Amino acid sequence: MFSPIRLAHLALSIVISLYTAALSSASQGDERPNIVIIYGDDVGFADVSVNVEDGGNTSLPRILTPNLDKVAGEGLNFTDAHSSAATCTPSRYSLLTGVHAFRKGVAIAPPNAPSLITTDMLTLPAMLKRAGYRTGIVGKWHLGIGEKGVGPDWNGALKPGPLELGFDSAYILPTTNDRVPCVYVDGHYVENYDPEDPIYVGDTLEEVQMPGSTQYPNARELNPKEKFYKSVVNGIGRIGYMSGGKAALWDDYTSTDVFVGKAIDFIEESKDKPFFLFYSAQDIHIPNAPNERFQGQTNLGARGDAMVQLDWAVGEIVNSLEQYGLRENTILVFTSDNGPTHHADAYSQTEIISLYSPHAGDGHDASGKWRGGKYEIYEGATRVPLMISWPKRVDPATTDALVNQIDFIASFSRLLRIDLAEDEAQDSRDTLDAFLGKDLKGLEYTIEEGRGIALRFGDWKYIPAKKIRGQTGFWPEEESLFDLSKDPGEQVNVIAQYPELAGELASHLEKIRKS
Ligand code: NG6
Ligand code: CA
Repeated sequence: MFSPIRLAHLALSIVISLYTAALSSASQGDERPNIVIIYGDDVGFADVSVNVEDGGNTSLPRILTPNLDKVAGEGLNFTDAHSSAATCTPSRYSLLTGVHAFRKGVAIAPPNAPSLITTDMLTLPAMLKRAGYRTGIVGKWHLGIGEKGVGPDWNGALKPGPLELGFDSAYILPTTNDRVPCVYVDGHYVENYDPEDPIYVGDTLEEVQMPGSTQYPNARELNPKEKFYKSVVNGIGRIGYMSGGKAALWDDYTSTDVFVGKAIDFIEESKDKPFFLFYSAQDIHIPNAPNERFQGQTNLGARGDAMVQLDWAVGEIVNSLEQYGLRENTILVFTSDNGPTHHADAYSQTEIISLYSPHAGDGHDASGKWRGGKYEIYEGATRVPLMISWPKRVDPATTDALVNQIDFIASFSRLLRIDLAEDEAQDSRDTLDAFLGKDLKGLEYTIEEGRGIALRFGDWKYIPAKKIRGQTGFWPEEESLFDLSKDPGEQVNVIAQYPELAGELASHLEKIRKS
């Protein structure tokens, strides 16, 4: 039997432990971290200066990114982190939904694409709303707007779009900065919309030659060589025809300033609540028209200067978090939607503008030691910079853990103890421990998606046979197996030495494809 004193002790310790538990759950409730994802556009692994391996040769041309380097130094810097795909729309689709884009045939969205994420799908912001977060997106969307079969109504309410897909607030560049319409959308409406000058967007000139509307010059007339850029807005060629909306046109040279201002407003308005900010930069996608205060900051042309501008934006967002005392308990993520382009996107060929400086041969390889970049199936396409800093919980380190952006949604769901239904975020796997630096190995395998899918399994990279017409260099001619531990540059196809392994990887990939 317990003595009365022991019993009293026991009772007291039960009371204390209940009290402590209550306190900790209350404090956990209050201490849900803010989440800020800063998403670069076409930023390569080595566009962030901390990731440049120069072997001590400091004379190489480089882009200095002090703010990003600081984020990396205060948190985790990943060397084997992947965007979910090699181009923008599929990557963003997977980041926001936890579903592989290839399953749904999601590809780069044209200007009049309808919403590619359907309103019945769970999204990262919708999930965070379940945990009481305020959610906002500022910047590039490029996931389509409007009903399927209808598309966006540029002269009316633009929905479904981000506000129907889990964001409480949205200030977006609806497609890409090299696509029409060149207008910002605030909530459901084009900002500075003038009903006297309606906006038309189409694939043919006839579709946009509307009486009374302001028409933009047709790039084909200006330059018969020009194949892709059909409207010239602010002197810059754009994909797609547009007319009207003159008062609503954005100014390329101030886009980053505008977005940073909106991001800071969002932080200010949300500071008393846990919040999720998706800052989706248009930098450093072509056409690269950085503000004049960044022009000439690098000797790598407009692309390098745009990266300095993006780094500045990161610094401004961090400052704002610090100003409101939020930095300690904010998970700050910086990453990119796909690697840098080494292929001639139209600006490198056009005479209309010369803003784009291709980086091949100028001494700066934006992919670092990884092969290839955007559109391709090689590592440089998806192996992008990833920095995660959460001063309160995460100790600084560099990690080689294999991780993929598609897994953010399941990982954050565990962090915040939000249950996901079976059919929600079906491809997203809980990789929280790797994202927080507790597991230095990460995933056993992950899909790499270009215009088709390949498999990373540990250090092995398996690429099935595939012919992509007219796009040599995007995909190997033969079925390939690379051993990245010995051959990080994917130069030596070792499939003949390891036929059984290749066979296993091929069937694993097929299983995932069909699952
Ligand atoms: C390509 C465009 C490129 C860019 C890309 C999308 C041509 C020749 N190239 O088709 O300029 O718009 O699509 O980039 O038209 S992404 O980062 O949004 O995926
Ligand atoms: Ca991109």
